[in-house]
Amino acid sequence: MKVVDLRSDTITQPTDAMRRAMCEAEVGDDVYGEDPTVNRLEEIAAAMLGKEAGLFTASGTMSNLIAILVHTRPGDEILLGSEAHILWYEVGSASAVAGTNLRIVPNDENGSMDLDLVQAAIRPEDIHFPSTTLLCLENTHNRCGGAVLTPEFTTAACDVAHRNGLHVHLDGARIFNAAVAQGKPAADLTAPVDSVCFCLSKSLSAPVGSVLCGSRDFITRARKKRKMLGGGMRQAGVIAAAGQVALDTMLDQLEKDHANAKRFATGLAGIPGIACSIEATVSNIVMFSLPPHVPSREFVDRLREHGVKLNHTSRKAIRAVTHRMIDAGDVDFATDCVRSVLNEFR
Ligand code: TLP
Repeated sequence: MKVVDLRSDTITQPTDAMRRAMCEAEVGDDVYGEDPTVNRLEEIAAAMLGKEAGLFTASGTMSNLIAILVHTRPGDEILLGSEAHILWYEVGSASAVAGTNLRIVPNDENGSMDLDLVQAAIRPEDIHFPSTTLLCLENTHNRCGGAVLTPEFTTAACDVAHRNGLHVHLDGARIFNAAVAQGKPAADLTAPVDSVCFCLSKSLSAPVGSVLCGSRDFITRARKKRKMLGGGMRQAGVIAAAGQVALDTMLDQLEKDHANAKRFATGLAGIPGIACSIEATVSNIVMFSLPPHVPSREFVDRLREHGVKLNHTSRKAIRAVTHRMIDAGDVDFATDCVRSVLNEFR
């Protein structure tokens, strides 16, 4: 049976070139800083994001947590968007592990925030208050349907934060999607932030890993936090090698993923009863909702029986993510399946 898996770009498998590079990787003990493949990956990643240094970590979740641990102290307050991945999907680590208080600012549909609300949420000095020390942004924005933050918004947000003594961390799990969607170098999107991480294991198709980037001093401190979390990975060059191939070879195909997402959104928008914004589909994530009488969980289960895998993100919303292993024919197959499964609910 044909299976089209649009649950996430995390399901992408390593390419043949990645598997070869993993086999042949020159390695050493990375806790001693002696893995040449990891070191090279960290240098390349930092250069691509316009930062002084990089740190290879196990996952996006670990990178975000390390950034929070470096930028804050227990009891500090972090400002973040109401739809932030850190808030929804990282098991509360910012509170449970870093001991920070989370203060939520509503996300606009395009992943940005009203900067007047950000400013208003920053606590003044008061003996009763926690200190607000960090603002977190996300680009592309997962729960906002892969929306992209413009360099102008990021700069303006950083201005507000920096003026008030906060640092800014950017969860750029899909920063290269954001760059391709705007036709700009990734470094243009990350210039004003103090730290940024991106994932190798999503649209870039590597099997494992994320790189956290920032100033040399930030990364020195981040390296120690990574060790504290048990993330010192020894001969990690075996997986970092795939990450290097990902950065070398996978950026060019992101445009195809975005075109397929647009194609899917266009097909879905043409199905009576489905709400899907074609204009809002700007990267590799497609969000759509069903008619009120159709429960999204049951719809997703039924769709799976037809060979199409999607994720529901709320009682109403469903998410699809295009990636390297999806072509236009798969998208059309998925569109047809959505149409016929919806008919089963009439
Ligand atoms: N997102 C995953 C799930 O956790 C929802 C996905 O399938 O999209 N930041 C952002 C914006 C992310 O989308 C993700 C993963 C992460 C961080 C965490 O990365 P990992 O999975 O490597 O810990």
